[in-house]
Amino acid sequence: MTYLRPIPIADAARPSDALVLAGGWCRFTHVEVLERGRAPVVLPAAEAPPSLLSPLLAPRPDFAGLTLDRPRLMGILNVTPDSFSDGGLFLKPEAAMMQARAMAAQADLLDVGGESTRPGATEVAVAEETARTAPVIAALRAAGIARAVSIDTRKAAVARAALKAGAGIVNDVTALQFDAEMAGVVAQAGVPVILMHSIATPATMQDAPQYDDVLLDVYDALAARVAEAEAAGIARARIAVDPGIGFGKTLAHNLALLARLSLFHSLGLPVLLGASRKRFIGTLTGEEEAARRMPGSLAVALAGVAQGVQMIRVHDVAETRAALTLWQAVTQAETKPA
Ligand code: HH2
Repeated sequence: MTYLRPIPIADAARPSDALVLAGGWCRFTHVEVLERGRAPVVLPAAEAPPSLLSPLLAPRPDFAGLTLDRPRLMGILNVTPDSFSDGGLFLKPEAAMMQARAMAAQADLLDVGGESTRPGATEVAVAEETARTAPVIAALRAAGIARAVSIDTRKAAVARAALKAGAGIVNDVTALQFDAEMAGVVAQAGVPVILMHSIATPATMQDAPQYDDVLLDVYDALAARVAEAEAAGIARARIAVDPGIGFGKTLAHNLALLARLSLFHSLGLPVLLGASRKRFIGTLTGEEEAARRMPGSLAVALAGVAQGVQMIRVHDVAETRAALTLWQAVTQAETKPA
């Protein structure tokens, strides 16, 4: 099998006939052709097979009412006692609402989660996870905070309650694999879904994960999950994909995925990146404390946006928004002399 990765150009002096990636802000003139067991080959995009090129060119439809012609920020609201970077901070409803209000000013959507999926985490009972998330979502909607709210869960019953409370997107870190009923809940509700790649469960996922070729293995696994979702009645126009940074991946795996993230546009779907404050950032910077990994998180977020990733999931919303604003200003500035 042949895989096509667009090579994004972020320079204002790019050739005028450069192609537009997925209707977004990135342009490309060349692609990298990837095949298992072979060294990558760089080709002019015009020489690539049209059937492989067309998913890269098709503009993405709106996702949960958001146009994807500019990068979108998803603010993380963990209503948990034990999330890896902010556990316990927003467990009380008043604290959760304050944090939501603070993020909503700069975020395009909010992701509410009631179960930590950090490496080594144990499962939370459905009743407890629902009690943490549904009332917060209802309060967010009642107060008119956030344009779009996603529920970050692997469990159908938790998703059902969240959707009833006013969530409009399901974000499943197991890509509908943990709970056999999840696909049906999403299909029936007709809501958008984020399919994230992971292997095993949080309890065991970091026990020596192995791949033949992490980039192509994750790509194939996501393609298979998308096909399953469609077979279950979920419209392709309502699916986004996420390579699942840190979920069953070593440092080398994470870096291999981040270096060639633009490959995932070949699936023809919006791509989401969640790298905020994760362990690999601490490993590379020497910052043990997750809450102090914001600078590294900003760098990874911008690297993702430079590869055309449409949605970025972050803890530090205001800081990421500021970084994005500046990145856009300097990469999309007019080249005409003043
Ligand atoms: N990462 C986490 C949780 N949900 N969802 C998507 N789509 N992508 C991600 O990368 C992702 C996710 C883990 O981060 P966090 O929610 O901050 O921590 P915890 O699981 O400990 O609550």
